[in-house]
Amino acid sequence: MWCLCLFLVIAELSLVSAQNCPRYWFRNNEESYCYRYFSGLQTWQKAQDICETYGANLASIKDESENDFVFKLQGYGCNNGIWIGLSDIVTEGTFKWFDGNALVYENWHVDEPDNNGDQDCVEIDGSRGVDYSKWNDAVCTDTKPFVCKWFLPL
Ligand SMILES: [Ca+2]
Ligand SMILES: [Ca+2]
Repeated sequence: MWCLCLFLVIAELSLVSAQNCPRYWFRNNEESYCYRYFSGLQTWQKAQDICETYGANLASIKDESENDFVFKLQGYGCNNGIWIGLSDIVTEGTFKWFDGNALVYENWHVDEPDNNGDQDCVEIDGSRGVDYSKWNDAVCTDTKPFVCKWFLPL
């Protein structure tokens, strides 16, 4: 199922994305970033480490448009939970983007974040029906797909 989803999204985005991003990375309109979805399940820290091997970070999100773009990179109809670059690892209850961007937009599920069982890492949690693209704090050692975001020098 994942392979099919990924194929479909690549086919679709390749028609509309700018050509400046490397292969398998996709640009969100005129934003100066490229994004890539990784379907392999990783812990939050390992996912960040993998992003860094590309000179990227787990995705930060500044508005609803970017949130939808990041979530849909896994393919339309796919609703996996995916790690993004937000955590309250340093100070419980204070969420920060790993890439240093300011937290100017939040999109939590109802009653989240709840730190239930020491949850410090944030996913876009697609498992809750109509609220498919909203966020949940999850246990950092859970393994999930993830999205990296890479600054595209213009
Ligand atoms: Ca927490
Ligand atoms: Ca939670």
